[in-house]
Amino acid sequence: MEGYQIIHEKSPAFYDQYERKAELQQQTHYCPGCGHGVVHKLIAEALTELGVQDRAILVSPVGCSVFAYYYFDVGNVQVAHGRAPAAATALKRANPESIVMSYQGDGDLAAIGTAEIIHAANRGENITVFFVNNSIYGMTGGQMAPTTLIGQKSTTSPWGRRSHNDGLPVHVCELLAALETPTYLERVALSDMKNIMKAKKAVKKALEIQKRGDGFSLVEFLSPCPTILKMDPVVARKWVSETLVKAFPLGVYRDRKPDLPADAKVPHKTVAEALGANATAGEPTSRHHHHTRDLTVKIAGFGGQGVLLMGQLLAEMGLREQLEVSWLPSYGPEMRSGSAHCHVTIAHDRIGSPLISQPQVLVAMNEISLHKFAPKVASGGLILYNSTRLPQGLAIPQARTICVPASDIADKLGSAKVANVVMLGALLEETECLPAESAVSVLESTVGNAKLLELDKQALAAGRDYIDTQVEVGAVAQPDGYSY
Ligand SMILES: Cc1ncc(C[n+]2csc(CCOP(=O)(O)OP(=O)(O)O)c2C)c(N)n1
Ligand code: SF4
Repeated sequence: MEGYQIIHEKSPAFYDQYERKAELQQQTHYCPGCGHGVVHKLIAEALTELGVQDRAILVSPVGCSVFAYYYFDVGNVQVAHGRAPAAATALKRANPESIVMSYQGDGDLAAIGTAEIIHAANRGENITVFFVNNSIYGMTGGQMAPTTLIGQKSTTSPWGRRSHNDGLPVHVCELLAALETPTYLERVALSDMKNIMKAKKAVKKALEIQKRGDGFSLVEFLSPCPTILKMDPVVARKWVSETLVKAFPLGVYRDRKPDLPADAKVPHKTVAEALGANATAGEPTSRHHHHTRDLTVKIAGFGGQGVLLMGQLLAEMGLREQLEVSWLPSYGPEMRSGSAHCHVTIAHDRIGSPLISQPQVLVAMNEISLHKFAPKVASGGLILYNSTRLPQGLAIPQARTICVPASDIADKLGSAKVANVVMLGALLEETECLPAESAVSVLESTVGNAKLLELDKQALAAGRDYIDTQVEVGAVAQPDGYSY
């Protein structure tokens, strides 16, 4: 056809292959006629046109679009139901140069995540929210959403939504427009090509606003969900243009930069500066780097053994050395005597994720933790085990294991509670990841009680001493897993 160019190309902002399931590598998981795929395409095109793909981060929600991360070749994070604007806030504040997008359905944004969206908008966060309003909970099979129309049937409103029982539909753009702080709010419809083109402009504009640093932007898409509405895709689109649009008028609800007080701007500080952990903030940051080493550590044991605290102390030491650190705790609802573990990363470069799947070092404070986590230790890694010997028959061929009887040592010092600090001393001595003086100074500033501080210092020294003087005598495990 003359004058037309037919493009059968995917946007470069999409992966070439979707690695979700072998048989689905060329297609998305969305139902035929679903609006999510259209919104994905508009976002991908806008990212490419604005040249921001390399610094874009997409926060996927819980809902049918939970798998958005399989498609977009950008930074991806998937969060708990409704929490995307809160996660996006953190991502943007920690990485101000990034372009952060929160992608959410109406159940996710307007029901379980009502607080998050309102407060992110009210703070005027410099993020972009893509809000897909299909009037129903899609993923879970069609329960009533806050956006379900009066009279509309759903699995939880089989007689149709009734205002006396369920309230009126929530209008998100209008609600957020009552706030001073949002910069841009627009509602568009995926009902026909003309409106999809308008939607495309809105997507690009919202991202441009964020790129300029001009504040909070949100685009609401009225979107067809043929499967749950039990409609043919063409009929579902018609329903959007004839019914949904009447209940949710299209248009721009806000388009101006808010006039905010000077203190409304988020100050940009490093984590160490913000925590006041760095006395020399702003000065060259290589004070101790020659003494430090990157390390990923998993510390595990019973709640009450000071497992989480040990991780915090280690992370704090890294901070004082001007390193990047992360500490990620994990514990059950009952901490004391339940299991607890944490992940600590100390690095010279920025840390991608605080989650550590294959730690270089495992500190196992009890036998259960050793059995559970030892197989996951990286090849060539190290295990410090709180005992005099390994359990009979346990083989950990890929890692070196050192048994450090930290609880016994702590008992002899006068308190079983400092076994974690004994282990910390052993870890620091064996790995040489951080200088000794930073460990002592962290203890001095975190332990208020003078007697306990003295005990902690002794415990730290005892852990170091054990590695220096005792280990060769009989506590190192051989690759066959047996200590001798
Ligand atoms: C905390 C929590 N509550 C409830 C659920 C169940 N759940 C999963 S998806 C969903 C609804 C999603 O609907 P919507 O946000 O409208 O997105 P859609 O699937 O329509 O795109 C619900 C309630 C969950 N996964 N987590
Ligand atoms: S159930 Fe609805 S929203 Fe979910 S993928 Fe299918 S059409 Fe899309």
